[in-house]
Amino acid sequence: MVFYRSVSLLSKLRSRAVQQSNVFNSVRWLQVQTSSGLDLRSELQELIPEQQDRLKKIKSEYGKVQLGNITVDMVLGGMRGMTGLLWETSLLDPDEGIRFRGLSIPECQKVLPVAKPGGEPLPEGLLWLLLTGKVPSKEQVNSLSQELQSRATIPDHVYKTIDALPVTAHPMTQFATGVMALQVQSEFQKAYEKGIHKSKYWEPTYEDSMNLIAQVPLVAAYVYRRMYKNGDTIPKDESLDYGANFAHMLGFSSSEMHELMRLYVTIHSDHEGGNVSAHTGHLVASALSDPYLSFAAALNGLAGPLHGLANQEVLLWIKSVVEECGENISKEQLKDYVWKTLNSGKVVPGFGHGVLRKTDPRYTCQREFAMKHLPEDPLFQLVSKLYEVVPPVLTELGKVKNPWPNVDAHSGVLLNYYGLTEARYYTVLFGVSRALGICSQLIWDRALGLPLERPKSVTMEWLENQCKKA
Ligand code: CMX
Repeated sequence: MVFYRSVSLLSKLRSRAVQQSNVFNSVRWLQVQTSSGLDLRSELQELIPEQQDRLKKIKSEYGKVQLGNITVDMVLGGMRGMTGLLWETSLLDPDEGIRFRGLSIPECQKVLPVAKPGGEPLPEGLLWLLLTGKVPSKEQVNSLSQELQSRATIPDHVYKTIDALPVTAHPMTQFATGVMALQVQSEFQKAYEKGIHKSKYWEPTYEDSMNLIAQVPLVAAYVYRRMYKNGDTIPKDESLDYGANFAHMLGFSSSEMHELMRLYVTIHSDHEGGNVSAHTGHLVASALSDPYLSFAAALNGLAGPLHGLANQEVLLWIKSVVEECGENISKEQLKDYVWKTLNSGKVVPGFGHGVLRKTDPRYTCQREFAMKHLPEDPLFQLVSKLYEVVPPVLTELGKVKNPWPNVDAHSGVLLNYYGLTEARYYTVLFGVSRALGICSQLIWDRALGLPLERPKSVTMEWLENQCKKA
């Protein structure tokens, strides 16, 4: 059986107080016809014409409707708050955080299939949700797991290409290089060279995307084992789901680490379209670059310290706190350390956000995981202290729009607890997860025939002249 939530129910739900713990209970669920025989591709095949018509209707009926005014501040401020992208798979609200196809993280934790009762969602279920807007059954998720496993083999040259880099190269450099090396197998590129009709673009994009999603954990695990475990690689285990198999190939066999990886991959996958990695993937793909080229570009954006690299920076910063002041640092000492960081012209990693204005729900669910599984861990306790100490300091600074923690403030201590202690590697994990979100949207970009992205830029002189006239 497949269950889905209607659009009207979603908008009703959105208007309610989302933090309520019983929010999910108040939602009615609609049952649709059995689709146990349907695979993900067939589901998409059915959905695409309906969504194409929907987009055509929006264009023809509302094409001239204004969505806001562009100010000079927006142009100079990195396009903050400028509505300018279509991104179907998720939507970010400044206060309540991310919703994947309308579902918040706690809702996803309740409705997506799990590996064991009460466990974390399986990333394959989230992938299905991102692509179709529907919550899959356990059977559909199992068959998607198997499909991804069957696509998870990579050509030997990928390993050789990574091996050509110094083993000390940053893990993100090695990972992005491996993804670029995968590109030689692009179905989209081959089909384009053969002259595929534009109405069919989504089909090879789907194949590339599914292959890429299936294969990035192998590339990522290879980089990890090459860098930190003397190149002693671990073959995939076909009996495991996506998250657990990834943890297994990295070298982690505990069921809690498998659960953590399922949660990690699920929550890092997508964060609407304007963040650097998602936007980069979308922009590059708008030139009809294939999913490998687009995703590799996205990874290079993710590797920046203001974006995905912040997870590495957080753990390194926390470890520097411990080194200097010990694990039992008082709140006063911690406050001094935060000020010292700020006064030396650095940011406090893991805090602040370009859109969010409250605590990131991706932080909250990791905190809940920690409270359940590692409440006594000293680094978790330090992260909890930071939650109390940092926001007032950032507020006092007077310019920070969001003093609250983001996703990266928490992930490192969880990984560290289970033995994945190599902080420089953390952004690679984020990258593996991002493949799910970015590739899902790329499939829809091609299915909907979204155009080449080409915003207008202006010079300072143009701005001055324009403003003098205004
Ligand atoms: N520490 C110190 N200063 C901060 C800060 C922080 N955590 N967050 C914001 N600020 C500063 C900005 O650097 C900016 O200073 P200037 O005016 O001197 O340039 C000012 O406050 C205003 O910034 P903002 O409008 O609040 O935030 P932005 O949208 O410009 O930046 C972000 C957002 C995430 C880059 C910023 O909050 C930051 O640098 N945080 C630390 C790095 C981090 O955790 N990044 C990960 C974000 C999540 C992710 O993408 O993975």
